[in-house]
Amino acid sequence: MSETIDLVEAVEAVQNDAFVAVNYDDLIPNNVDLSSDKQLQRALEGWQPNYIDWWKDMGPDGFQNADVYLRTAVGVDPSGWAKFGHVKMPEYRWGILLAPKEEGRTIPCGRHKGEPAWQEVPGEYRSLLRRLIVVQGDTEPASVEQQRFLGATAPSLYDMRNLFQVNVEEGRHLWAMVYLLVKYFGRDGREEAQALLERRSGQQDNPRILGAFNERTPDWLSFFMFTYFTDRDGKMQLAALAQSGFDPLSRSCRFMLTEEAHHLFVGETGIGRTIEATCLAMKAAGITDPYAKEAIRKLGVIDLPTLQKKANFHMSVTRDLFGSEISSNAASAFSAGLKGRFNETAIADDHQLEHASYAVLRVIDGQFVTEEVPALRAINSRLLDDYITDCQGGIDRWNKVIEKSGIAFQFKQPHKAFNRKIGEFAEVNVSPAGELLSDEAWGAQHGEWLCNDTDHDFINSLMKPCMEPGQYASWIAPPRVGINNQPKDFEYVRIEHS
Ligand code: BYC
Repeated sequence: MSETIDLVEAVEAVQNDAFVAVNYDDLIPNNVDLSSDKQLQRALEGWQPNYIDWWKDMGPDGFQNADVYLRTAVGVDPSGWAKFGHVKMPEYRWGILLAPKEEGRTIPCGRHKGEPAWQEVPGEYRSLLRRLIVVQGDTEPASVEQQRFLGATAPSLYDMRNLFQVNVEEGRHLWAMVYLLVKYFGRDGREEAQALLERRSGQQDNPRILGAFNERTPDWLSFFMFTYFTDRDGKMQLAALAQSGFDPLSRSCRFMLTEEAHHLFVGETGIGRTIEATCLAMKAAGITDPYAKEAIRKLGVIDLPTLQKKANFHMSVTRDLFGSEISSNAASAFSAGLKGRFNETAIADDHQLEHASYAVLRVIDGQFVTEEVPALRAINSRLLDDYITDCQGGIDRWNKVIEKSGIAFQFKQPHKAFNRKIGEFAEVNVSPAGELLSDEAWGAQHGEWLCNDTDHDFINSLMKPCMEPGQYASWIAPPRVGINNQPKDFEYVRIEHS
């Protein structure tokens, strides 16, 4: 028997709070008064069984019956919005939760700046808005599909639980976008909602929309890199969509950002703990040279240069998710007031950008050139720059761990143009240091910058499950604190039932 979350208690806690009332009596938990709109409720309740079928087919493989210590959102008050308890994933209460409405909110950017935020879809921007919501929605199930086989090789129950937590919350983020499509886009919206369950990550004839979401997540290192670097694209894009003049989208994204923070934490600490295990093992073996690859690998840990290669891949693939640096789509979305910039309201300019410019790095006649481009067309470039800055915090913290161990190695972000397939640099070969290379030079050297087959084989050889409570695989250090302050040997996943 699984110990289910005491939702009654949670709902009472939330109801005592004037902030919000989340209805957990409905089939679909929500704080959007779903039961008052029977047609919408029926449409969503019609989609729900298809979602559950998708989850059972494409969600975590082999663990659908396990009891997992998960947090469930039970409110949207930042000071206490989640409840923890063991639950079987297919029974997770995926709900529709919007951040509270800000009375008098106005459109923060673009040509409608200062007008009241839209509560209904602005007709002239309908298809652009739908496209943004569909693209956002498509990434959520895609990541669950990408990660579905990782449970079997989890380096600990703690990590396995974190994987499943991330997965169920990506599922909830899909619900958030499906709610918007079904409520505001009529028949097209319902069709899009169905199509979100039909595309498949990596499938040739019906792939997910964006490139990175069709890549494989074959091992746990990829998972941690993905949650640090690719979920951070999620953070940036959600922050930009949280500025939307379409208020329901803004409110959905604001609450999604609350959940996203844990995903980034999983990535940062996952990589951090991997680095820690490597540094500790090197120290114990008296190895100070980070490039003594064979000797380090024999210790059952991942050498730092291989970690850098893996990070290079994830950083470059994720940078492609920002779209072309110079983009008329992005200009249209900003001018329409559908999508803002990162920290839009904190930026000191006119928020309309009709006369502003932005410096964009380009390659012209085989040379890097920084060009002033109309700022509206450079919206993606600016978000990418903000993303690159945002990535650096965790990298600095990893480097501190290495420095403290007395090992001469530093992680670096590769040059913005390295290994790009979308945008300004899609047609050129660029080294991590930023040298433009011929095809031959790239062909000869890229194995030094991106994992080759031998590296992948080595990483795979370490991916052995470690499923005793409180035990960790050799290549990763234990976390400093348990989830929700649970003790070291806490059974985060009870798999004997599965
Ligand atoms: N792969 O003008 P362009 C997350 C397409 S992650 C394939 O260059 P635009 C999460 C583009 O769709 C955040 N195709 O770019 C993280 C367009 O096609 P159409 C997800 C690409 O439109 C971890 C054409 O190329 N959210 O939440 O300005 C786990 C020309 O487009 C790619 C969003 O992205 C690519 N990489 O910007 C779980 C926010 N890049 O429409 C979740 C919503 C571009 O002509 N989306 N294309 O057929 C957007 O804001 C924009 O769609 C993009 C693209 C930023 C993605």
